[in-house]
Amino acid sequence: MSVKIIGQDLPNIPWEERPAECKDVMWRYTGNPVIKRDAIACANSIFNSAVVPYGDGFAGVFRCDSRSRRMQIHAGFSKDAVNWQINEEPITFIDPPPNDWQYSFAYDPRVCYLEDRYYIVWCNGFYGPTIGLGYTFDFKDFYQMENAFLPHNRNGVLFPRKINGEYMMLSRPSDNGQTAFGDIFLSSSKDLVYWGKHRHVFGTSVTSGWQSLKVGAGPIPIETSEGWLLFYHGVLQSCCGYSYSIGAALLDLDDPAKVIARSNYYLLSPQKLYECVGDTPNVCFPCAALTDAATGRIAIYYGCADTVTSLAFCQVDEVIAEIRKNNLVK
Ligand code: BMA
Repeated sequence: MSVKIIGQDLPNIPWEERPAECKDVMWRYTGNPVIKRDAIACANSIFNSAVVPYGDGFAGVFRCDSRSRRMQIHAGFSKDAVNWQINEEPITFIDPPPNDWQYSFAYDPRVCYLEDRYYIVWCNGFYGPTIGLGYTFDFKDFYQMENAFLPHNRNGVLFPRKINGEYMMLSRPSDNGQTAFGDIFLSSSKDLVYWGKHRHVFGTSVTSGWQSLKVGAGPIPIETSEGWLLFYHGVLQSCCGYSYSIGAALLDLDDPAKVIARSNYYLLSPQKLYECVGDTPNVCFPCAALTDAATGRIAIYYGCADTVTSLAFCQVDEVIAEIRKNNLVK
């Protein structure tokens, strides 16, 4: 394996070999969806969720839309990262900033282990969607920090370490509705409170139709010997609405605003029934990745049709070879 993941070994990463008949760079788990819409009693749907290694197993933050269709986030735990016990009660944060979401909404969480704790970044209801930020040490007590940005913004994704002495976050400025536009931007901070030095990373593509309407960062970027590997979603507008697919980009290690390579072809698009049919049809929306540095294995967690959560697999060297070969960056 020529490309190395710079990170921990994870011998218990969930994994299935690529089926013999499959030629794709990314393939689905045969037990999908791993989290059903009614895995907890109060849920209408459980999707767009984030998981990390925790203790001798795994923990996560799950988007659970309730049966009143309120968007909330819940903590959960697993021994094998496939079978999850999700708390019936949503997360409530200690010390929320004044004026905040506790009476509004929270969705599309990402979880990032950084320095000594697990940071949660989510789409936070604060006079419209913006980027909420908090942390936990144990997935029991959650502390809220100041929102990173003004509304409207979505898809906040932290980098797992400082770069040139500063914390970095990707996000996608948006509107208050279904946002028919969206590019990925990078912002820096010395203290995780004040964010600035905003840089454009990449936007949509006219020639690569699956990402012609908007793009947004997915899981926490994965550090590799060739750059930051960022899985992201791209959106196509068809006559029947939006369609969300998964692609990947390779960003410069020292300056992640520089794009080295980027998928021309999607890696995974809505094709299975559980991706095509649900509360919002035709959505594959990645929010987390587990990685094993020893083998280069990557397991992606993605929301399906805004209803359930699934798993897909790939190998780091194959993903990077694919995006370098069919590269949108000239
Ligand atoms: C986005 C977000 C996601 C959702 C997607 C598809 O704008 O709201 O939570 O999965 O649309 O509906």
